[in-house]
Amino acid sequence: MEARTFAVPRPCGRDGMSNRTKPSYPDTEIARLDRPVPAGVNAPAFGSDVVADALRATDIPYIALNPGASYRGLHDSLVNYLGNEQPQMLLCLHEESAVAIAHGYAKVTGKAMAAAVHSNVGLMHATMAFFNAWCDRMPMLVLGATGPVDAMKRRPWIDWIHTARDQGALVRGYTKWDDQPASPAAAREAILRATWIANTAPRGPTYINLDAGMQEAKLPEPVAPIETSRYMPPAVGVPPAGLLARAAELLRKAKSPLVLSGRVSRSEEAWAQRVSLAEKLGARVITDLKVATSFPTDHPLHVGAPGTIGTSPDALQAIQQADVILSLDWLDLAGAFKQAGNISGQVIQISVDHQLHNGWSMDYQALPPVDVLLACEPDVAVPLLIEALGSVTPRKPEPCPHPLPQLSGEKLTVDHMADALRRAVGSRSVSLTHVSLSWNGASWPFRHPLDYLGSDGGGGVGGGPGISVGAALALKGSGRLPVAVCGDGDFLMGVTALWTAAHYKIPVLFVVANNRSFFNDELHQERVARMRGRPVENRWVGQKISEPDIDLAAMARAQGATAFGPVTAVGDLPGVFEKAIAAVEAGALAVVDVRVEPGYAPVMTAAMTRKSD
Ligand SMILES: Cc1ncc(C[n+]2csc(CCOP(=O)(O)OP(=O)(O)O)c2C)c(N)n1
Ligand SMILES: [Mg+2]
Repeated sequence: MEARTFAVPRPCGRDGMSNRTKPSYPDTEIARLDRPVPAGVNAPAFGSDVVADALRATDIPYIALNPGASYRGLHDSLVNYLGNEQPQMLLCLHEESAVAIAHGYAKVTGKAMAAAVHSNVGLMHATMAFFNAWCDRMPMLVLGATGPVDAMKRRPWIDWIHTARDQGALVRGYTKWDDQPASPAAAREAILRATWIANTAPRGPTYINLDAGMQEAKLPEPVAPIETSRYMPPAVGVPPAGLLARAAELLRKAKSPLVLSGRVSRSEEAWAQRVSLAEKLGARVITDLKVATSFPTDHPLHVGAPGTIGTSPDALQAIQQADVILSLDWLDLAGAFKQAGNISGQVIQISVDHQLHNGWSMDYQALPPVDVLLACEPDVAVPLLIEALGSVTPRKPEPCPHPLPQLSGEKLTVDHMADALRRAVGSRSVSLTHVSLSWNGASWPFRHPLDYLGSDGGGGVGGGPGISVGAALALKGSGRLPVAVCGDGDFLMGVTALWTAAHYKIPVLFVVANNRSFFNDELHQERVARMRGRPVENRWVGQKISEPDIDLAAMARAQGATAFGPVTAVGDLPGVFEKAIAAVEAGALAVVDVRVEPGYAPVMTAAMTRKSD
């Protein structure tokens, strides 16, 4: 990163920017929006100006926010001191979508974007999105604020209700680090530290609570400049040679090695290295829909189709039969072993995730048995393993089949929807930014690290729309078509994220797998009814979203989207998808409401409805 200094007087506003400070936007169309009149401010004069300067120094291009008086000082600095450039504000209608947008952006870039939320109430709205990002190990920098910490400076009533002691406690259990700096210089340091910590593996959200009094106070004197890049040194761990050699030895001798390919980066190079490693070993590979794609899912070594809940019988068998299991930071290794039953293989784990585990959240999952731990990121270890392996005679396992789902009957199912969508996108490069719980992993092969960006992380329904808008923001101009497949429940909970995409001209196609139900929980009620010998026919009560049916297309149109549907016939899908894709390619946000029959992929249904575990 280019070294930047602080407190250097410089002209502000688009025209007055010197080349050195001119922001380089990833997207010029967005940069033209929401331009303030030049304020002529060219030197930091208030606490929040120093905060704004620090934000710019992080190279974070956008700050998704919902406004509030607790950070009106910072808001002014972003608009009138920085000229609403680097970071540029992205207004959101709900704090949950502001944070979800930052989450989605990180899923593509691997880097933190910023979000800002107002005092305790805005933070309360944002909490689930923090949790989703935390569980998904995605970096982001969230700025919050509190009414003046100095009670003498509080306005009556509102500043008192919006001031809480230890506001960060609301999110501390699922945030990597938080702070409440007491001076502008401390705030600058906190921003650099928070960005550094968020972007360092294991990644996660960080939160800084800015005292309104500190933001609004005049600077008594300039804050001395610092060279910011020296405060955010890249932290990359490398495994010790001895452990690497042991892991390589185990893999070399293995008769039926298996790679559980989990949380890795979006790097094309690292993707190719994983394929090389698997091919060199002749190892079978399993992936999962809970996290972004990490291996070509129709490769002859890839076992079955990726799933979310419930692993395919073929994958379970591969785990049972493996004599050496290489986990590339697999999410829930112990859970996979528990599902498979008898595990006899030796286990190599490549992960730094243990560094993040805390006493509040159990998202670290059960403790897996591990024979060799390489405590680094899989991207770092894989090329080292390839090197340490030297030449090996690869095993030649039978190629794994990857059949597409069988389509049957007249009724429009999720598989019909996916099939028509896949045909409609044809040879375009598509990024699935999200998939519904009803999505069948067999219906869509992934062949590039950006083909599928993973799930919401924390199982927080409502994350899909915001995450997808954030991912689409990061993909804008990349030539890839962002496609978000959301359940109707997920879409409805997060629907106001769409306005941000419409306003900032972020093209993305939303396809709603609308089964008019919180169907996941119908299956839970069915399971309970079976366990208790009660009527399964009642599973829909308190779950169905109908009478009235909600006009999802109208909700999208009302926010500026081009919308289609409800589509109720299989034969109408190709034409509608063609039009919707054309709209997105012309720069629009498009939404297609597809009325699907309730139902999940067979593996998932079996896992959810069996009588007991
Ligand atoms: C915030 C939140 N509320 C409730 C749940 C419980 N829950 C899990 S899945 C689900 C249904 C989601 O509905 P939809 O997105 O339409 O997907 P479907 O199961 O119908 O395919 C619910 C309510 C949750 N995980 N998160
Ligand atoms: Mg539903």
